[in-house]
Amino acid sequence: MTDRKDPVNPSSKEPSEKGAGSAKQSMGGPSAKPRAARPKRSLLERAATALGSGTSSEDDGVRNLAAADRLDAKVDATEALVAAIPENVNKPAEYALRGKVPQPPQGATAKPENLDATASTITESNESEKNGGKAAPGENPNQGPLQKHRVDSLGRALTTNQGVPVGDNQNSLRAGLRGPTLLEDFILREKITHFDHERIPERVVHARGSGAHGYFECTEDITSLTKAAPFAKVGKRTPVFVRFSTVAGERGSADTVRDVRGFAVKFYTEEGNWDLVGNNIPVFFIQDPMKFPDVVHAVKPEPHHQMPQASSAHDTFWDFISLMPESIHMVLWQMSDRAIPRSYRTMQGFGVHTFRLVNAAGEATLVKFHWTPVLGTHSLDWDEAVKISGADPDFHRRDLWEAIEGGAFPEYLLQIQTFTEAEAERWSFDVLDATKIVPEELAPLRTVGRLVLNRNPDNFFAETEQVAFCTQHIVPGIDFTNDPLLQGRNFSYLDTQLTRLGGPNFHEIPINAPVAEVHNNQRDGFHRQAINRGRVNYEPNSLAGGCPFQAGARGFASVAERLLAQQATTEPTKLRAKPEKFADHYTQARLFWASQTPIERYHIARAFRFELTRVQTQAIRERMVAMLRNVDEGLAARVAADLGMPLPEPLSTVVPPVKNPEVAVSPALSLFARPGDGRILGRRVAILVADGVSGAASSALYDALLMAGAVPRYVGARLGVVRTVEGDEVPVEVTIEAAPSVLFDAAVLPPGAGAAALALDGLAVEFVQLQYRHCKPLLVPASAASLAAAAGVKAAAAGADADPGLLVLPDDAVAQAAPAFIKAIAMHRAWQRQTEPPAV
Ligand code: HDE
Repeated sequence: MTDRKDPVNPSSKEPSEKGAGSAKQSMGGPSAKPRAARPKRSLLERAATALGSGTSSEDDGVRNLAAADRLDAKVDATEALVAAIPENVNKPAEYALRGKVPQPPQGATAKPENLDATASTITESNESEKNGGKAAPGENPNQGPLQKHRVDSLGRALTTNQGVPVGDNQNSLRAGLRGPTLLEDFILREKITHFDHERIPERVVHARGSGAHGYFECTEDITSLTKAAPFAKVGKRTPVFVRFSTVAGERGSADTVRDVRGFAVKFYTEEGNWDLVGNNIPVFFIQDPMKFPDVVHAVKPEPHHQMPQASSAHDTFWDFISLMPESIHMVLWQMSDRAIPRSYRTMQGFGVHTFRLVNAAGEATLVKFHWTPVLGTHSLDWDEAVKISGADPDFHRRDLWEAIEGGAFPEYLLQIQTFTEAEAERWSFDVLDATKIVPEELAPLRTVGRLVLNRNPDNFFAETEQVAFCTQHIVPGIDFTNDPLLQGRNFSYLDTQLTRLGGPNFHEIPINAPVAEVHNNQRDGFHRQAINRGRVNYEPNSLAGGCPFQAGARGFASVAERLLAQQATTEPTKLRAKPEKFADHYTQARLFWASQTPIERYHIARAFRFELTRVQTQAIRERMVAMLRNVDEGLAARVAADLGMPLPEPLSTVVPPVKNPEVAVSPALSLFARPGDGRILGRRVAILVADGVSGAASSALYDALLMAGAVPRYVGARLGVVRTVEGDEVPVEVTIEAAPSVLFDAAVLPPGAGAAALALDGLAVEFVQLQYRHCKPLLVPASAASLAAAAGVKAAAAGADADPGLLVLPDDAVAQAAPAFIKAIAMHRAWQRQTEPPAV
């Protein structure tokens, strides 16, 4: 087999007339029988075909023959092609004979003597503007870049969907000026009908999302671990499309709700598409796909009144959770600030399940995937998140879009944790259980690549809405494990796309089409785009020279596993049950809680208080607090006190807690463990201005922030200009009313005489107050003391109690304050400032 040539590769050195015979020989098959004489074709047959076919102007030998002769030649070539595959030589390789597991060989294939042999019709070379040229043998030109699907109507007249120019796009066709509208108006009917059918079903979960194009670059050689195409070479770039999302809300819901975020990446590799469909939280609510519809029903708006939208703070969610102790680990993450990220650019992503990497020798290593944002992990404050939902429901979508438009390309490291089956077996938790992490202390993170998002989509619907991620889209070099949740997902995603995108050809929608060519015998179905040449749509075949043929060793192969070896001999092979380690629901929840900083713990307790306050049924609150007692007594006591109820008995547990867990505290689980690289790309900074402001100081800060990649804005009471103390003008870019405090990461109070007027403006005072309450960096010139005082900003303390986010400076120091201010902004928030209840 080693000396075989690709029979459909034009660069093949074998002369075409030798093709059939040599292919057969190289496959080790018997030699060809002498070709039977072609039966005489009737005159009528020849004439009829000749009339339909015409001749080609091209001079490529066979194609210049008269049609009837050419048909004869087609028959001859077909006979030769079929004869070249006298039997299915690969059949024996399908069976494990004498206990030997067979390796799939490459499929048998032969090369046609002339290309008409595999053509659908000999008229294929009669070109037209619609048909284009003849098919290039063995090629699938469908897989080009998205460019060929882009439409730009600049300078073009309006047409119908059939390309007919539309003369009047204002009036429907009527019988007389005041008469009835005519059914004949095909232009109106086409337009309205298309409009009526514009909507497609939204995703059952993750309906609200935002997407971007970019690339993945391999930065470390891991070819010893995987042969997957994106890791083939250090420096190799693979195009990607990424979609971020919330889970529970509908398509038009707000971005900043408390929820898990989807982080789905489609790698367009030359070995096919690989979808890594992850979340921003490394664990999941449930262990078995059987429970997925239940958890989703529980969190979605309640079925009787369809409330609340995009929120878990209601009875049905907590009813379910309080009966599902396996969810508690995930729920702690969900109640933490991870569930209210500042931006898609500042959150992690996780593959969640344990996957496998497979190298060229077929050796597998277990792996967990992590995406780590270069700008650090940062979240909103809950009060801020709630207010942003009103001020700008598109907060995350806008942030992503504007960062990319502005050239501050979001960037994430791909990090992997790898471990062996033997290591995993020793751990107290099961790596097939999606409610468990592998602590970094047991398997450190290793950076293997980076993801850069550098291009916004042209059209939201065509790209972000129609993109179809499926966990079962993997490529050679990646494989699944038996995580039951992953196995369930591998069914669900394909199934969901069939309904959502209207049939089995969703892979042909431009955003979903792989850059790798697609060649198979799948045919027909709604919205089919590919026009498959030839009459063969099955395998094995000889009429198409065996093509497309089974790839054999080059193709995808599942890692061979001996499942029974891992089972006790008494264990049935077919059963509905979970392994024992899945029954420990609390050890990792405790690990998470133990690894949080005091401010994070406060936020988690506050989130439980908010959510359970919204729960109307007292018994559900009690059950939830009873569950929290198994995580941490302090947390349970605090939540119970906040809910004004006595501590209930702890919930019973299935198994006792793990005695000495491998890891008791994992600092990496804290949101503050990844502060970022110190850059403030895309951070929004309000520079408050009013008449009398120091123009020099304000513009010095503005320029410095702009240079640092931030988004400064002159914010004032109304649009227009304010007059500076120097006698110049500063343009007000946005008003306090239209861009309230929560839309900014930091603020500068006006140096000079401007602050006095703002101190009398309730909206301006509230602006400063909320900046302060939400622990954002504030630059307060001495002259703005009255505004700061009106907003309740406490004078900066010195020493250990100093507020690192509060820069109170003499006016003449403001112009030079940019470096210190930028440092404060890079810190994200001065959480030390936060008090319960809030001081302002
Ligand atoms: Fe999904 N999930 N999921 N999920 N999921 C969908 O597929 C499902 C799970 C995730 O931006 C759906 O195309 C089941 C875990 C993301 O388009 C659906 C189970 C994780 C996205 C579906 C899970 C995810 C989805 C809905 C349990 C984190 C959005 C629309 C067995 C690792 C992708 C769609 C995008 C979307 C099913 C559990 C992440 C219904 C049955 C665990 C990021 O097929």
